[in-house]
Amino acid sequence: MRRSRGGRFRPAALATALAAVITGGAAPATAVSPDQCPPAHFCVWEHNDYTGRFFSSSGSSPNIGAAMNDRTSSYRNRSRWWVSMYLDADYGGGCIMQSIGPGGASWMLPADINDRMTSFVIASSPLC
Ligand SMILES: [Ca+2]
Repeated sequence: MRRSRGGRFRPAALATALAAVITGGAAPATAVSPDQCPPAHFCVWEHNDYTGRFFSSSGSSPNIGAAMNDRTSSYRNRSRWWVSMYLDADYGGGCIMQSIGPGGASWMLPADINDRMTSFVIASSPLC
């Protein structure tokens, strides 16, 4: 069986985009907000200002997947835990920044850590 590599979008993201088109909301599909992040999730976006491709999880993620790998430019932590982001898969390569506390968000990551994150841990205490 052939497994596609380097896919450009996730089916869930496509479904979300299609849903936005079908429902004909006031905002275009690309205009999202930090509220796209479900409660109790940690969410990351491809671009600044919570736009572009999107990934969210309510638990640790050892690899956020090809579609979002090394693309994170903004984030929101809607969980009540601490989130620690890592350079490589399986929480390797070291922390890319200090752990993010409950409720933490950034619309734009600093240039030196922009487009770097591959995995993150959600835990009851800061690990970075
Ligand atoms: Ca990016």
